[in-house]
Amino acid sequence: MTNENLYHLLESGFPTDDQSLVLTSPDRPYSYQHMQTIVNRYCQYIKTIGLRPGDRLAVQTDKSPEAVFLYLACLKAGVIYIPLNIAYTATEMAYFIENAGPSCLVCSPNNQVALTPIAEKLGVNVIETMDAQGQGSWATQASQMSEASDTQPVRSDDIAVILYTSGTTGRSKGAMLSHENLRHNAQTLHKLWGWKPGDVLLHALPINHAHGLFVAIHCALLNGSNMLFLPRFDPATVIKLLPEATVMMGVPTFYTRLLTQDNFNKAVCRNMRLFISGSAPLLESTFEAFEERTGHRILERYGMTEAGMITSNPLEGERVAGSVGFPLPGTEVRVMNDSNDRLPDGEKGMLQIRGKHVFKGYWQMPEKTREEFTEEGFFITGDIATCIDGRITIVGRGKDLIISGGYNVYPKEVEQVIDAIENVLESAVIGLPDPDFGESTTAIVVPSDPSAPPTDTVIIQATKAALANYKVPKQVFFLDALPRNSMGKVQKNKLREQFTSGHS
Ligand code: MCA
Ligand code: AMP
Repeated sequence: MTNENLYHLLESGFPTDDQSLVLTSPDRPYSYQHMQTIVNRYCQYIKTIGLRPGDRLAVQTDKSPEAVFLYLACLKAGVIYIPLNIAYTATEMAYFIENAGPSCLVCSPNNQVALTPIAEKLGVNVIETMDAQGQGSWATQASQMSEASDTQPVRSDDIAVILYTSGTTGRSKGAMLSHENLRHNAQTLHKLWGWKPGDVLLHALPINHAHGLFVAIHCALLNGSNMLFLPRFDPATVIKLLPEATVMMGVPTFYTRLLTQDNFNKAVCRNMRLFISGSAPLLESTFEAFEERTGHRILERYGMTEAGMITSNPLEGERVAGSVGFPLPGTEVRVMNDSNDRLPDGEKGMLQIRGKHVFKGYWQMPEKTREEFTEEGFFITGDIATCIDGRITIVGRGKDLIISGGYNVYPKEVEQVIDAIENVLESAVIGLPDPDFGESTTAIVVPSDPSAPPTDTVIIQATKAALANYKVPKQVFFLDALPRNSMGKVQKNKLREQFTSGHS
């Protein structure tokens, strides 16, 4: 059997000179040889603690090179990797651990005390730590291991990663991505975006989501490139490092924040060949201001957790502001009406997709999986799009979703927390236009006793205690009642209009 392990493919891109750099973090550089040694040790440790192919290892750590090596070691061992955002609270973590059933949890030492009893109660056998410098009990244990480790043979359909994505019902779903799903997208993007010898990636994205973990890192590794690896996006550091880079990927907030810096200019971008944007809509005004300032036309692409990348503006050819470009090679797309009939060019409808990069379903949610695929095997994205001469434009969302700084916030999840607060009758959470985050999460709250409404501090504190910080509403407004249609459904568009124009 040929080895379909994604690690096997990534390794084929590693440079022959194994002293070449793979990751340059602010603390230290790592060569390909050094990375492989660490990956092998981690892989051996995964085996030593008894994890077998198909077992699950959950990780909630700060971004570090070692966290990337842990991902690669899981691939190599055939163990399913589950990255979890460092911002998740203990309450959110309890859900993920219960749902995913990992055998091992690697967490930040800062969260160890809170997470250990939860994880133990939920049957996690091994709990290790990894700090923001990649140190901790995991690295200490693994340093005792052998420097050699075989890559586990897997079948193409075997699951490599489970990525959690929130749901409109308020319950997160684990999207199962196979080795083939990831391989297909990685090879396609590497070719499509013209990666070439000498490319250097500036990596400032988080690594617990598809954008920073797969799109960015897979392309760089397949190319045998170096990554200038930052713990987080900081405009001053990015501007300092950009002259050494050729490719950067970011969410639109990266680009709007760079444009606020006076020293961000053509000279800083002199060696850059490609700026890529995604995860949220890039405003036409940002696209234009960026071109004016740097001479670069940002390449916007569109994707989602369940499928990786789906469409992209071309490398050569016209990059159109406001459009997400053409389906990737190997991706079928269609725009459909409510009766599941294909719409003519230019008409708005639900975007459906099919291809080898589309996920294998939601972990332990077969019904939810069935609901989101058509009989012909197309995945229903939830995004409203138009298609004109093959070019796709995302014009809206069929799902109640806010995208803030590239992170998805599902209003239902926030509403459930607010509705449980004393003296709250009900709430509606909406996204309002925001120059920095694109959309800013806003809570509209109806008190049960209007004479003694909860304060906005109470609302903010309660959501902060239960949810990751990026889901916490930036503003709270109070109303006596929510606008509803004749079916009783809350009219969020009316709320958006009312509070956007400031008539609260
Ligand atoms: C941080 N905060 C946020 C966000 N990030 N609030 C709303 N939305 C956010 N995205 C909170 C902080 O916790 C803090 O709260 C306050 O807002 C201000 O934080 P700030 O310092 O401005 O934030 P930051 O640390 O600079 O982060 C902003 C960021 C970051 C750089 C835009 O959110 C980021 O890296 N986003 C990228 C997300 C991403 O990679 N998405 C890809 C998903 P407090 O003051 O209370 O502590 S994958 C995907 O979507 C698909 C596959 C695709 O197509 O790519
Ligand atoms: P997630 O599931 O967190 O990966 O978020 C995926 C969602 O982000 C998609 O369904 C889209 O709604 C949105 N998205 C990603 N890229 C773009 C883009 N370039 N333009 C508009 N929306 C985007």
